[in-house]
Amino acid sequence: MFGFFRRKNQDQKAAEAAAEFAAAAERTEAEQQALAEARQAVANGTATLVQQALVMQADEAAQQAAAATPAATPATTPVTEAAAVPGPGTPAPTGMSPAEAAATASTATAESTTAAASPAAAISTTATASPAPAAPADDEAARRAMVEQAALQVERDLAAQAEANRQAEAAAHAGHAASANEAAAVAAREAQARQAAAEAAQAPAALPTTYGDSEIVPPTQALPEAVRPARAGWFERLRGGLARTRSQLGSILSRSKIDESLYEDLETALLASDTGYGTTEWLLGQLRERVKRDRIQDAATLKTALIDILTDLLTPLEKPIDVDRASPLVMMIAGVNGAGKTTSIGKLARHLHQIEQSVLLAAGDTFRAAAREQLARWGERNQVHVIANEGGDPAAVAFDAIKAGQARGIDVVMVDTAGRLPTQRHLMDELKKIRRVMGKAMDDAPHEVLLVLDGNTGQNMLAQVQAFDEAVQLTGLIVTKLDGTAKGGAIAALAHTRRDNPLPVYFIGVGEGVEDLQGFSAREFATALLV
Ligand SMILES: Nc1nc2c(ncn2[C@@H]2O[C@H](COP(=O)(O)OP(=O)(O)O)[C@@H](O)[C@H]2O)c(=O)[nH]1
Ligand SMILES: [Mg+2]
Repeated sequence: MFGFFRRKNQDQKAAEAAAEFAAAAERTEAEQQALAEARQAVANGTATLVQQALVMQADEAAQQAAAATPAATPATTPVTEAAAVPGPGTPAPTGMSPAEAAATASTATAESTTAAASPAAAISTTATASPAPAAPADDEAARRAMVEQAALQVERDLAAQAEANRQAEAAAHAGHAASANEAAAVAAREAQARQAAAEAAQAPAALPTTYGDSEIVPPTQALPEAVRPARAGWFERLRGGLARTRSQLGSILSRSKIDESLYEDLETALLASDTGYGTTEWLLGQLRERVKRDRIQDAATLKTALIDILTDLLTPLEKPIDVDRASPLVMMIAGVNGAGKTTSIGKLARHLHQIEQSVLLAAGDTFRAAAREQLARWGERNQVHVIANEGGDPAAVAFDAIKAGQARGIDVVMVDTAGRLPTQRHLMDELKKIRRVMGKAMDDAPHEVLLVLDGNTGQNMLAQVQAFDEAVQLTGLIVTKLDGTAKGGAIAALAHTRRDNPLPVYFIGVGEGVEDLQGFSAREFATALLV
């Protein structure tokens, strides 16, 4: 089960998802029976998704052949939602808005020094420094050097992280003084919300459009049927998105012979895909055991075994969001600048609309006025209410959003937040405050605290998860931009490093279109990564 689910029709949805999955595989098998049968024999009766992927390989080959002929029609442009739904611009991925820059001015020097020495910087340097193409099989010394370098880097990263944690703890002690003011502010907003609710009760036909000093922008148009997100064709898109990560792994696993050099090349390719040293060694250990236990002799069966191992590793991350467990269900969305928070919120709103859930979006990115307006415009056109606040206090908007959601009987409230780096301590404190204040608007809120991660971040995802989890106790992740990344292996590292305490990957994104964000399925992902 993945994506959102409603308790009322849980079984039905599960059956539908399973049927869709099976139908996709069967359809391909029927179309390409001869090819599938041939492959099936080689693969010794593998899972249907593998067959499906193999057929796709054949299709791709056929397409390439067709494109090479002069009569071939130009490749069709993939239809994305980008034109229909203008994204909130393209902010610099890790840059700061002028407001953020101003806010950080006092600590800028200290911060940037920390940032430069932070695990973030250290790890991304490793990532770019690691040789992308697989080293030649016989280049044993180079391979060992790379492994050693990676191990050293891991050690350095851990030390840097420990130091960052120590500093964060010291800073946390200084934060308590503000809580009295905060309590007074919350009490005042409570009173305003009660008044708004009372007014609403007296005149139910005309619900207030202001809560506290936040204002609701109602939608002006119905959501067109055609742009609702569908899962159809998702596996192909996912597989297409992961092509760069797969390019090396796939070719190694297509060899005919299982020998030491295959394991070595696999190790190099896994490290290059940002699977991380520990996770890579663990995966290879599991694979060697499986080969021994099942007496695997051919690479095709080896590939199936690795898919199974990876699927088992990733399965704890596969979990749906139960939207019926609270009313409204309150979701807070955090992450660094440009990770894809706002666009993902927009896409999730459409998913929720599809399962008949009313949605209220809170424009909590109050740093950028443009972000608020973009979300409001987006909501207007997409049958979603947006609540914004001119005053610019994100905790206030979040509070008002929950109160408005309760008064209006909204099913899901999603709170957007401004992008921030884990090293920007005052911004992390602000995030903690938003979370705390939400809990004062409604018991147990926020029910979901999601971190949005850019798939290109690779191993640095681990440091981001740790920092945001410590600050706001994450309940799950959304990994975007897996299209075009060579670092898709980092998701395996996420699963492996937190296998005692897994953090679900609720959704993954492989493009800017609304249908390009879908619930995470372990087997789909493992298959798309390797076949
Ligand atoms: N290729 C690709 N682009 C994405 C994906 N998700 C978001 N984006 C783009 O990333 C950019 C930043 O997204 P935005 O939602 O503004 O990030 P935010 O700062 O975290 O709110 C926008 O141009 C989005 O269209 C994805 O899965 N794939
Ligand atoms: Mg945003």
